[in-house]
Amino acid sequence: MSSVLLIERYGRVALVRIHRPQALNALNSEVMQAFATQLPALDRDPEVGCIVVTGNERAFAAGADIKELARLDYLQMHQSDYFCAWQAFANVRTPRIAAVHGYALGGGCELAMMCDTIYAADNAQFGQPEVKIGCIPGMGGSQRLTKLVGRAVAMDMVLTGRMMDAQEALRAGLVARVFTPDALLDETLAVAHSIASYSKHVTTLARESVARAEESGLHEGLLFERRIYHALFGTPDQQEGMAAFMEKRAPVFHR
Ligand code: CO8
Repeated sequence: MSSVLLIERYGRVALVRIHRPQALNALNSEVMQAFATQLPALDRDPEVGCIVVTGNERAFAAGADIKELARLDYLQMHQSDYFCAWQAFANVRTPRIAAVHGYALGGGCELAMMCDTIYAADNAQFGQPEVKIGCIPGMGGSQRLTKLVGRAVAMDMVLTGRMMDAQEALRAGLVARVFTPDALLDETLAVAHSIASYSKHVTTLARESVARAEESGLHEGLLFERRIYHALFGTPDQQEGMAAFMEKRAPVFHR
């Protein structure tokens, strides 16, 4: 396993820790490659029903690694299609929760937004400060942040590079829940266990259906949701879930 990514398993939950403490977890190529190879493997594992991505107490991730970026020129960026490897993580179908302590800046904020939802400690700081280093968001920030918080707030963040604290992020819709720093990981893992206790087949389709709302118009999104709903009636977990309800017992999902 890569030393920049520490992966622990708790039953059906995988906890993924970014581990470059000397650089506030800045996302260099090694981290990007580790995500691109190890997260799809977790995704394919039927015994993993939810993934939690976190950093350390000081930083989720303080952005792409500026020291590495500073060495690259346009041709190297373009020819390597730099950052495209993150798409492998964005494509993961298993539900993912980002648990954010401290800084989630630039690529760190963008990585959190690639997850399905974000839980934050009340010391979390979100931001897209690339304008301050002569850049713009490059890992999807201009798109995902705008979808999550709307045009006015996204413009404000991207054009000023300012930071947004956890309470503002909660009000803006960037974050779903805020906890004390000490409680964040335990609370997130508890939710992850709950998600992982359901049918993975169903949770992957549920998150895909919600994600579709960001990517399509209402008509297409409604049709997608309805077709998925119909398809579930061909699965044992739907039959088991409904039978268990009627028999007043806990369901036993195939997962
Ligand atoms: N990259 C590399 N190293 C970093 C980064 C980073 N993003 N952030 C922090 N570090 C390093 C520091 O250099 C320092 O290392 P050293 O001790 O060797 O000098 C160490 O981490 C600790 O950082 P600080 O001493 O700066 O800690 P402070 O508490 O004083 O400050 C901050 C914390 C405010 C978070 C500060 O470190 C900071 O501003 N970091 C940069 C934040 C930033 O600008 N992030 C965005 C990066 S760009 C990006 O993510 C997307 C780029 C898109 C490009 C598109 C191309 C296609």
